[in-house]
Amino acid sequence: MKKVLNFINGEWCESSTGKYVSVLNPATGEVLAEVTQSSKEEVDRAVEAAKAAQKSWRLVPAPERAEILYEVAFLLKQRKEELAQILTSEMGKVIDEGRGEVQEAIDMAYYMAGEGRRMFGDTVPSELRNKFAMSVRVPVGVAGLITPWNFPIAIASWKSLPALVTGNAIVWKPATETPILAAEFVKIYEEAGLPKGLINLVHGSGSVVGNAMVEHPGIDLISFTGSNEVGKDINGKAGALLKRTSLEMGGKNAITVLKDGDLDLAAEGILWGAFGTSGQRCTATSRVLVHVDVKEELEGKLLDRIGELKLGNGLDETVKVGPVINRSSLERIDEYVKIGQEEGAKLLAGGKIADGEGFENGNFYLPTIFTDVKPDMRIAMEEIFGPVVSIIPIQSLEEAVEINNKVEFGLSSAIYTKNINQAFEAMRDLDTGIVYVNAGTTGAEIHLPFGGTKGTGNGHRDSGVASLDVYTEWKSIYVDYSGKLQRAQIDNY
Ligand code: UN1
Repeated sequence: MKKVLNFINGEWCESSTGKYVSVLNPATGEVLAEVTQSSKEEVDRAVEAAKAAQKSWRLVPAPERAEILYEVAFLLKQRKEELAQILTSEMGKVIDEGRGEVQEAIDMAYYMAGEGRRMFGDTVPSELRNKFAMSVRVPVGVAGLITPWNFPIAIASWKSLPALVTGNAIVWKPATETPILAAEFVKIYEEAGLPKGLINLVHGSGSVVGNAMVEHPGIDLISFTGSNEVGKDINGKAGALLKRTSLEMGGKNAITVLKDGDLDLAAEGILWGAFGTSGQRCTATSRVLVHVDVKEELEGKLLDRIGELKLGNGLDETVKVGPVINRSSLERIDEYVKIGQEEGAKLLAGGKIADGEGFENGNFYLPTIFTDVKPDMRIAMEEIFGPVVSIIPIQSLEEAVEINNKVEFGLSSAIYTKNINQAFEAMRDLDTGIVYVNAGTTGAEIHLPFGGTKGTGNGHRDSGVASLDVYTEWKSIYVDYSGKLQRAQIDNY
């Protein structure tokens, strides 16, 4: 059986615990590999290696560091199909989306490699004569990355690439469900020539390995994407140690459809946003706020098309919706559907675990649509992270904005309208970190900041130039070439 190991100081190694956990294909139940379960001991070793490696890495000129990132981009591109196949087998998303996700990592690698020759700071005039003032970015030190299973390579790329190009070293704990792709990504860094110790991979549960990372004095920052519950826990623990965190958590994203919106386009956007990746994106569409006058027509269009969403093993090119990650997730989704029915929402489509031929050993849930949902029902307020969407009737844009904004999360939102005034009003008033006009809630591009407001995050952003802020400190430098004592705020006034 294939074994997935830790990578510490440039060596692949087992954990001192001797324990392994099975990695399952969510579509077939097949055991793909056994992943080693690390303990605090491996985290200590990984941190030690990272600290030592970072000492010289920070002195390597950023354009030279970036050369390695270009090589990473090239290798990812070369191995795109192979990586996509691994992704689909391990995580379940359909193969087209697997390819798209690897592409997201390739894009990020090129983009961050470019930062090697930018990484702008500021030069500003000094108040004093013959004095020079500037601010530059410097690495934070050792970055602890904790990444989720739903975008196992894209999110890892959003975090590791800016961390490295800015001169940090990494200790990375991927999700236990998707360690195979994580190890492949590390192999690519290795093959690209990244010096040993700069990326270290450890495996295991959040409560053991994640905690050891958060509490380790040698880790200077934690960048985390995952559930709110875990994010809050990290925030508390890291906060007490005054450790920097970048937290990216849930979403309860809504598409608003106004009376004048293109209903065919909206229906396509809703189905893709709600059922792509089986609803397991932080950006997934889980609410539709539609004007009452066009609600029935939109529902008709959704029902006409939902049958085209073939459910099955994502490796089959004709399949449009894959499995959900594991059994407990499947049960949680089913529980929410029951709650929705008890709350009085009307089930329009789906609503159960798929059974029958081809579904026996996988975790398949039928794409599910609820309608006549009240904005404060639990299915309309809580993140389900599965293929379930709730239709809520609205009377106006103002009402849609109010409902959109009343949830605890603030990641993504969308509006379908042909009225430019209403579109701009929506862009201004929807309180999420990402807003789409005439497109669904998913599909963020890597060169723009990715993240959300309120319960979704803590103000930091992955992706885009904003991600440099997570991995760098600002250093302000003053050079006085006057040859005399110049007292700021005194001698110049
Ligand atoms: C996530 O679900 O956490 O915008 C990431 C999107 C993708 C990334 C999603 N580019 O849907």
